[in-house]
Amino acid sequence: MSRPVKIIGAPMDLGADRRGVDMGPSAIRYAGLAETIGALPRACIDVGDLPVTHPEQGDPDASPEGGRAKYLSEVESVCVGLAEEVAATLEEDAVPLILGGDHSIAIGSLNGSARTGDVGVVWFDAHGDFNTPATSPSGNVHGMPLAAVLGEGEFADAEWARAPTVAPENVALVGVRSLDDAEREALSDTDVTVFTMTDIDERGVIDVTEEALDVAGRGTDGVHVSLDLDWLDPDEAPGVGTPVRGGVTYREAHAAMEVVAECDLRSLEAVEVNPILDQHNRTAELAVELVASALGRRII
Ligand code: B3U
Ligand code: MN
Ligand code: MN
Repeated sequence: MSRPVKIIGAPMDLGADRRGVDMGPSAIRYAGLAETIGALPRACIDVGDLPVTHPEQGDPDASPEGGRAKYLSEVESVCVGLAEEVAATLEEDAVPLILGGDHSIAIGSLNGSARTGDVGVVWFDAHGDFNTPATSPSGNVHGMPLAAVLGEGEFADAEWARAPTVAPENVALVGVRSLDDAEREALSDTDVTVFTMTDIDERGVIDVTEEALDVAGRGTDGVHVSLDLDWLDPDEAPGVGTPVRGGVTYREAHAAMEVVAECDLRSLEAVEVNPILDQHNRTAELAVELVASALGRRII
């Protein structure tokens, strides 16, 4: 049987403007996550949720010098705890499956995953998540996690955020269709590979995903897959905080996850599900289905 899966909930909404993503882990569990994984068949353990500060208890204005990153110290505490849990899970030879929460939790997931090896990253997202406190137009940390992990700008000296065993040459963004100007420039100055929706239109999602996994897998000890549900078109995934038209379809998303199932998958996360904005838990159900495909579910 394949490696067991350990579900770790990170119900944090401090990195996003709109409340509600903190309920993402509950909604995804309610949609039958553990049962679906258990039927693959794969052993599945749910360790519950990490403790998270509520916005009312934190300080949105305590930003680093020269920029804005709301609740950054609270995001740090959650990510430090998450990194511990992810690293411990890998030591047990299980696959960490992290449930967001907003995408800033990826700083913790990746720091845990990259603690004991070189890790490649495939980041399925409408956005680049490559802002820094200095470039961010919103000050929301969920627009910064990839830059944080790669030590960009103010994150260069942030030991909790920067993951030195993640090399930009092994990072691929897939499905991007919304970048801020400074973010676009910063991305073009790095060795991160960016596949936009145009690439998917021209080459097809399978080809693009295969190349992204190749980028992430080359010379690394495994791949972390970060799935932001806003990667899909909002018609499919209405329950996300920052929807952007023109995303992948239901079928394209499954096809991509079936390609993911063939890779050396080290850790996986599904983020940005916002049940308040959702329609009958549709986006959470979609998250469960896509995770199942990524973990090897097939029709026959
Ligand atoms: N780039 C914008 C919007 C955004 C990024 N990630 C999400 N939204 N989910 C920002 O605020 O950095
Ligand atoms: Mn994102
Ligand atoms: Mn996004």
